[in-house]
Amino acid sequence: MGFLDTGATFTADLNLLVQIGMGVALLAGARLARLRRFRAHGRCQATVMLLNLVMISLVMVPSFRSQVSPNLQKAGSDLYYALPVLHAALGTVAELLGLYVVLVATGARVVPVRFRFTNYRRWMRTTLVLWWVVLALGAGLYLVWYRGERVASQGPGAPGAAAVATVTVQNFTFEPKELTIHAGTTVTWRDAGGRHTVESADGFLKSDTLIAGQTYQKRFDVPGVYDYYCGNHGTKSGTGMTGRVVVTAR
Ligand SMILES: [Cu+2]
Repeated sequence: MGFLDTGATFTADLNLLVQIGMGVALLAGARLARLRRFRAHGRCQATVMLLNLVMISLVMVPSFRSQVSPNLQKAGSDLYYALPVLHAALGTVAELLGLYVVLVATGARVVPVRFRFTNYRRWMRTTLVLWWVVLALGAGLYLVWYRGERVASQGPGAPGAAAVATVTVQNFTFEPKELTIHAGTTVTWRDAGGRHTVESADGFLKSDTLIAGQTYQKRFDVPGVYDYYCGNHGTKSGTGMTGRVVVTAR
């Protein structure tokens, strides 16, 4: 769990704060250029470009590959996937543009002379504006994915109280996969990351789409075996992301 009070993971929270910090650093760096402190300006902007490469490869690319890539066909109709696709596309352009500007500005030989610009101000401003557009998209993406509130995990019920049990829903498993409870127990599915549903073929279980931090509850009064699946990553026939609740007589 992250440290911001949302359903996000630690790395997602860390990335958000680092990204905002980098956006502010770029603005401060632009100010340095205006004060004609070009050395400090160059160091500041180049550091941000390199640090962002680290965040992209350690946080954003893995997240995109596990959560967005399998659902690319939904990006046309669903903000949950459209936002990360747009963010990734513009973000890639912004990062490449930033690296290019840094290379040209430092006079690096890897850039052929005919690909060097001289209008620094225009290129750098364009990059800065694009960078902030991408940052705003990223913050919006964070809100769409993680706005669900964090839910404290429930311990065993007090004596005499209705029994409770919790299943953690994550990418891409239910934990525990098989849960055994007494009749009369209320089960809470708590989403710890990604977008999932809890559904059974007979319709007894039917959650809305959960995002990180959200929960779904169901009370089981009748002993039996209840198989269920995630509508996004599993199937009725028991493949993929599935789980089972075994209810025993009291
Ligand atoms: Cu799922």
